[in-house]
Amino acid sequence: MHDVKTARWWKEAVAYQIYPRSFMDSNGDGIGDLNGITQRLDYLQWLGINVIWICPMYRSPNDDNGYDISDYQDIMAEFGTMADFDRLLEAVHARGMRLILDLVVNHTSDEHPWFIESRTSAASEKRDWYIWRDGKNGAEPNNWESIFNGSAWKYDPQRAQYFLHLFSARQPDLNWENPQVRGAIYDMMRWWLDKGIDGFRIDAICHMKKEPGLTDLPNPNGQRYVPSFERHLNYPGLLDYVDEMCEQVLNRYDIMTVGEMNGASAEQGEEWVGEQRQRLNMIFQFEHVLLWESAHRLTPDRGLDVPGLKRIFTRWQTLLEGKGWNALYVENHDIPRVVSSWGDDRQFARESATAIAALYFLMQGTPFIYQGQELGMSNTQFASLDDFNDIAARNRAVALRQQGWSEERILAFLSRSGRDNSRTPMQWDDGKYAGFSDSTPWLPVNANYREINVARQQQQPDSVLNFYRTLIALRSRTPALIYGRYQLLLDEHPFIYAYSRTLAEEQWVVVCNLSGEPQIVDARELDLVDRQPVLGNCSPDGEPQLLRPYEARIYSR
Ligand code: TEU
Ligand code: CA
Repeated sequence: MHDVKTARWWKEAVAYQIYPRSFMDSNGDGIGDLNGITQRLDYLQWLGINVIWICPMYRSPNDDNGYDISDYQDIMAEFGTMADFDRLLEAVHARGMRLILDLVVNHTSDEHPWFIESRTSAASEKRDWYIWRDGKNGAEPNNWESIFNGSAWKYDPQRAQYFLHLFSARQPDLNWENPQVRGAIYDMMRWWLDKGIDGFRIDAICHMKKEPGLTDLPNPNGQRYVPSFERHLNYPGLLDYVDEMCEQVLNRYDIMTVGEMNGASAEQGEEWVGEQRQRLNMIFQFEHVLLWESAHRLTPDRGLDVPGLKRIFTRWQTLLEGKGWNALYVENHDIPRVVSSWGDDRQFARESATAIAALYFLMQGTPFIYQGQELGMSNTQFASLDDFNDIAARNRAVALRQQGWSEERILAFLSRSGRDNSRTPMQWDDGKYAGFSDSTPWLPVNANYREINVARQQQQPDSVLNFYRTLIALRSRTPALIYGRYQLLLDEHPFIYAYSRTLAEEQWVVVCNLSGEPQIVDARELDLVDRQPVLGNCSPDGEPQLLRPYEARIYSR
């Protein structure tokens, strides 16, 4: 059982993810920066945050907004200087909070000196630092498709060979088979940890091991390139790299680690985060995100698959009980805003944002909040395909056009699924540019910023923001909500997600209606007759047996 005996600071923490480009601009160039984050730490402290994860702030030509790093030990010029970083770290620590960084080591930028040297010739000292191959019959070495569309290979005239890039052509994959590469990365990691950072979120860790033969995929439909996940997603042997990284670096520090781990099932969760094994503290699993994606990719109007969510979350909760720790999240910078995907951002924006909050936040694990999620920020408006900034969206548009999709259909698809939705500037107040900047932001502010912003929601007792703040405070002071055992209740209900958390004699019950219709709940079955919720997202005069649309209640019993 998880209990106070296996207590760790990172289990008790609430984490907040910052996308620095869109959080706060301190110098009026329309781009968020490190000093902007420092200016807003009081807000995060007021909210009750303990750990801040910042997306990449390293030197980068920004082909993928910082996920293409050209110097791991320097700061992106637009974001500030290393002195600004040091001040930020100190200010975070001075408030009793911690700071974790994004570790992007599946690939670098093509402007990284390692790649520049590697590409010079097949005789270069760093020739094997990336994955180089000769072409085959005048074409790419194999038929793998990049995650960002097109071939996963690019021909380099200087080296007269192809290099592998699972993401954009400006993000060449490092060759993890090479011990020199691994050693250089471990040195860099130690350098940051010795500076005093408190851990890493490890980007795209699931893709680091490639099938050694780099063989073609079956191609029954005669596609030009074939999605290649089965050749590099959680590929056998990946954990050997993780073990070495833990042994050489991570296990030597009291830090928090969370791997971005698409492709792990709940059955495999223990291999990654089992406490006996001392690998990572947590992983961001993808199953709940992919559930929505697969259902909505082709049929946008399908409702939320509540039974599917119950199945996925409950498996992770029960299979890791007493064995390992979950990372809880419903948003990040790669997925659309949850109130627009799982919820209803029109009629029930406040109710659905808070119901989803209650649903995921009080499970067993460390909750992560993505900037703006705590306001119920929603997807944004795109008038044309030119409005997309994200490399993934722009490449996808090209690929879909080649498949014969109309512009309108592509626009509808990307408006619903595109990553720019979650990257619009943080909405601080109702001033010009939402208080994010005094000049035109790099990505337009969502038109709804006058209604949805921090300043306004701080004044409204029943705002999404105040609901999150209350949830955070409740979890932080309640060991049963941190360590307690999870159990699914009302298993068969198609729209109500209910669960309990139990620690010794103490028990909590979370009941959420995840639909826009009222739902009947059997209070006897839940043993809630005559009990008053400790917290709810609707007025307290409701019927005990009837949950209003997206009503969420939290009871102690
Ligand atoms: O995302 C990588 C990521 O989401 C993959 O691991 C996933 O398997 C794939 O997208 C499935 O569709 C990270 C960052 O979060 C993202 O912003 C970057 O663009 C990407 O890595 C490249 O660094
Ligand atoms: Ca700036």
